[in-house]
Amino acid sequence: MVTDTRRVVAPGDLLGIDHLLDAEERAIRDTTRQFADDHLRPYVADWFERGVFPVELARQLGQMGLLGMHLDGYECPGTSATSYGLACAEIEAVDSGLRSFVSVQGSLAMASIHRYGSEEQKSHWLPRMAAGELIGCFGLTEPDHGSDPAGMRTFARRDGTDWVLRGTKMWITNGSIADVAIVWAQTDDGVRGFIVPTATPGFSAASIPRKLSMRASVTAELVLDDVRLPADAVLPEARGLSGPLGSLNEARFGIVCGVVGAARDCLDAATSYAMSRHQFGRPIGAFQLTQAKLADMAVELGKAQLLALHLSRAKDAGTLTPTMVSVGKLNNVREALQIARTCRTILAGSGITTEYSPLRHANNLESVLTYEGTVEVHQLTIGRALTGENAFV
Ligand code: TGC
Ligand code: FAD
Repeated sequence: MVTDTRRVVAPGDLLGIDHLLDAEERAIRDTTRQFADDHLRPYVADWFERGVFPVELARQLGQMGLLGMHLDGYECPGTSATSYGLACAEIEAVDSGLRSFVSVQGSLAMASIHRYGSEEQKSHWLPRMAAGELIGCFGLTEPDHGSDPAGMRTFARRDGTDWVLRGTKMWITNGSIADVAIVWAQTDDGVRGFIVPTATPGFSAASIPRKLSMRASVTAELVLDDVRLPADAVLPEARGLSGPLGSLNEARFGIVCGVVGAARDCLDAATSYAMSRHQFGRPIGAFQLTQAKLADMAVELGKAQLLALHLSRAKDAGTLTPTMVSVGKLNNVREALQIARTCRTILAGSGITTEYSPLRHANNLESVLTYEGTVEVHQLTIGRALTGENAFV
C-alpha cells in the first residue's frame, strides 16, 4: 500500500481511477481536456450570459473527432465507448450545454441514422455530420407529451409515395441551428423516424427565449406544417417506440459520463476557493464543516466516476442494458446537481455570479435532471425491473 496520508489530492483523483484507463483512453481524455481548456473554458461564461451557442464550434468539435466519436465507418472516429464517455466528461466540465451539442449531434441524430438508416442515408449524412459541416437535432418531445412519448400527435401520412408530416416538437436542442432533424412521428403503421432537411418547405424552428438553464445551448420549438418528404426519408430499420428509445440509450450513456465532469469542475472550484478564502483568521477549508462537505462530495464524485467507468466497460463489452443506463443517469445526474449546489454554498456570495462555475453548472444540471428521462421516469424504470410491475400508469 502506498502511504498518502499527508498528500494533497485533487477531488477527481481521490480514488486513483486513472490506473483503470489504458494509454489511448488517457490520451483522448487529455487531448479533449486541453482543447476544452484552450477553446471553450475561457469563453463559456460569456456565451452563457449572452445566451448563445457559437455555431462555428461545430466544425471545431468535428475536427477534434468529437462528433459521432464512437460510431464506426462513414468517416466517424470509431473510438471505444469508454473514450467517448471520458471526452463527454471533459466537455461537460466546461458546460453541460456544450456536451448537449455533442450528445445530440453524435448520440441522437447521427446514432439514429447510423443504427436505423439505409446505406444511402448513412453515406449521405454521416460524413458531413461527423465533420460538423451539418448540424443535427432529434425531435421526440411534444408540448403535451414529454415523459410519455407514446402519446405523440405528430403524424406522417402517406400521399402517393411521399410522406407528409404535421405536428409540433418542443424543447429541441439545436433545433433552430440544425440542417437536419430526426423527427419521430405516428403513422398508420406505428411510430417511425424521418430524416427532415430543415430547408424543406413547411419546416420552421423558433428558439425558446428567457432560459435560466442551458444558456450556452440552443433549445427550440419545431413546427412541421405539412412537410412533404420523399419515400426514402423514412428510417427503414426503426419501427415503434423502441426506435427513439434505442437512440436515447446512447445519449443517456453520454450523460452518465458527462455529468461527472461538471461535478468535478464544481469541486475543483470550491476546493481551491476554500483554501484561498479566509474567515475568522483561517482558510474556510480548515473548518471541519467545510471539510465534511468537501469529503462527502468527493466520495460521491468517486462513486459516480466508478459507476460511469463500469457502464462504459459494459457498453464496450456489449453487456450494457437500458436498466443499467437508468441507474447511471438517475444516480450521476442527481449527485452532480447536489455537488454543484453544495459547492455554491462554499463560495457563498462569490458563487452567485458567472465568475465561478458551480451555479452555472447547477442551473444546467436542472435541465439534465429532466431531459432524456426525468428522475421519476428512471426510478419507475428501475422499479419496473425490480418488481415486474408497471407504475407508469
Ligand atoms: P414501453 O412499453 O416500456 O416500451 C415501448 C417499446 O420501447 C421499448 N423500450 C426500449 N427500447 C430500447 N431502449 C429503451 N430504453 C427502451 N425502453 C422501452 C420496449 O421494449 C417496447 O418495445 P416493443 O418492441 O415491445 O414495442 O413504453 P412506455 O410507453 O411504457 O414508456 C416507457 C418510458 C416511460 C420509459 C419511455 O417512454 C421513456 O423513456 N420516457 C422518457 C422520454 C424521454 O426520455 N424523452 C427524451 C427526449 S430526447 C431528449 O431529452 C434529448 S435531450 C438532449 C440533450 O440536449 O442532451
Ligand atoms: P412531463 O412529462 O410533463 O413531466 C412533468 C413531471 O411529471 C416530471 O416531474 C415527471 O417526472 C412527472 N411524471 C410524468 N409522468 C409520470 C409518472 N408516470 N409517474 C410519476 N411522475 C411522472 N426533447 C427532445 O425530444 N429532443 C431534445 O433535443 C430535447 N432537448 C431538451 C433540452 C432541454 C434544455 C430540456 C429542458 C428538455 C429537452 N427535451 C428534448 C425534452 C425533455 O426530454 C423533456 O422535457 C422530458 O422528457 C420531460 O418531459 P416534460 O418536460 O414534458 O415533463
